[in-house]
Amino acid sequence: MTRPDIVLYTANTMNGWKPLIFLHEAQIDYELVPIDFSKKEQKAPDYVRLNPNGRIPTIVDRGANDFAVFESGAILWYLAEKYDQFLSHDPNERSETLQWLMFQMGGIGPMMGQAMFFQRIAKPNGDKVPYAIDRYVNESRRLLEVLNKRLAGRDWLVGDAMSVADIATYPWARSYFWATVSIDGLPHLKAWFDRIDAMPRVQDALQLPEPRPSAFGEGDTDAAASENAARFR
Ligand SMILES: N[C@@H](CCC(=O)N[C@@H](CS)C(=O)NCC(=O)O)C(=O)O
Repeated sequence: MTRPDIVLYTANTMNGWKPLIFLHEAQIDYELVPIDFSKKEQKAPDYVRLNPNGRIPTIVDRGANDFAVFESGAILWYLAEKYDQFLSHDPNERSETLQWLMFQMGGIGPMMGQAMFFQRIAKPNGDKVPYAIDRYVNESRRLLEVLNKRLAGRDWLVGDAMSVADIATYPWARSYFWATVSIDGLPHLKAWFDRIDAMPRVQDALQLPEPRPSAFGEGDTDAAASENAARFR
């Protein structure tokens, strides 16, 4: 049996799911190395040599002299170029894909991440900061409105096929309930969620490295919230 080129170090988080979604949807063989935050494996010296930021995800490409890539957006771009998938050949569409990928990496991810942090980690651990919660929830809602407008009359963020921009954005935007950001009145965004929710290989990827469905769907928020607070205490 040949060893797969790509070794993926990841965990079941919004950023961690992005390369999993790519690899599963493209049906590419890879080796999965789960990173356990409770053991601080993401801060271990051997790992930080691959990812100077000490966070997940990271890939190593054995097919390219063990070249390491960190930052989830850069990982998606690397995989897109290596496997010629989820990235148009048209120069303008490539630029648009990069624009929406940047919009996710610089906007949706950080803002929704902070909305989640202040409600799901800080608050249950005794640090309630309403100003920060309002600021990040409102900014997240504004960014979801931008996505909704973009998706009016189109199925995908760029062109007429799923791209790495959709792959990067979906795990974050789809976790709106975990950030308590309303998607009322955003029908195009909702239709895009439905489209990707219906893709079985994407949904398989969201069960790895271990299932953590609480960020998706509208399950028992209180139970999921206290479990999560304990995890990050
Ligand atoms: N901009 C980075 C962010 C990575 C990141 O924040 N990863 C989180 C999980 S979503 C992490 O590793 N957290 C563990 C820690 O901060 O120690 C990327 O997109 O790859």
